Amino acid sequence: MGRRVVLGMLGLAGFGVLLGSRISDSVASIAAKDPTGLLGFLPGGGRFRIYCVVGNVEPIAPAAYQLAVGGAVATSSRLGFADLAALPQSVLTKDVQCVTGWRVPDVTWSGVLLRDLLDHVGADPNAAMVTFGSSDGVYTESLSMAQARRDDVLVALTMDGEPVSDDHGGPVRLYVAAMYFYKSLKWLDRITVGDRAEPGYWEQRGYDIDAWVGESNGRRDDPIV
Ligand SMILES: Nc1nc2c(c(=O)[nH]1)N[C@H]1C(S)=C(S)[C@@H](COP(=O)(O)O)O[C@H]1N2
Ligand SMILES: [Mo]
Repeated sequence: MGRRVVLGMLGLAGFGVLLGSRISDSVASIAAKDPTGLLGFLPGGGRFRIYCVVGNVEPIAPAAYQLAVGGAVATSSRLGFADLAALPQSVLTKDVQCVTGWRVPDVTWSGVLLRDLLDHVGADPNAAMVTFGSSDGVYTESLSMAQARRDDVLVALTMDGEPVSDDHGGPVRLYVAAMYFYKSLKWLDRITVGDRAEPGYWEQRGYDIDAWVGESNGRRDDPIV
């Protein structure tokens, strides 16, 4: 992937922020200082950068959270936060790598392995694709079934020992460890099993669908192990 595409990501992220400025003055005033779509750092000198392609996402309380799971599954269902918390929880401690270059070492995530969730709802293992939607109304992602069933793909409920915060896409986000962080969709509210998938939000804008860290997007980062 060329430099032009990278600049496209930055420019479009900025465009999203500009749209958001009509929605949220506080976010816009932070974003106005940085046209790259970087909305801010965690309070207390956190190491993450916060990205959002729309200006404002309404926070969702865990008690109000719902994940719709449908498509090629035994029964379409809506899972609440408590339903997810009642499933077996897995823990991963791995790096996060953004395609724009920053990396956060040793982030601890916990939640439900996507594979366990797919089994829980009786997903057809012969379906080709799993697609994801966000309550921001715009962002989408997908994984092949083989990718989705890896043991390092998590429907995450916690990050570094705390509930996933609103900014980080809580109460529930994806964490796709081995891929650039744009695959880790925030504010997860929909999982659909099927045979086809549209390219995700950034993939429609030139980024790789198979976003392996160090082996895609023309980058040479160390893989996430
Ligand atoms: N819904 C949604 N998910 C998203 C994004 C987004 O803008 N909206 N940005 C992606 C990108 S490019 C990155 S680097 C990470 C950033 O996650 P963070 O804001 O928790 O650091 O979220 C990914 N998932
Ligand atoms: Mo990113």
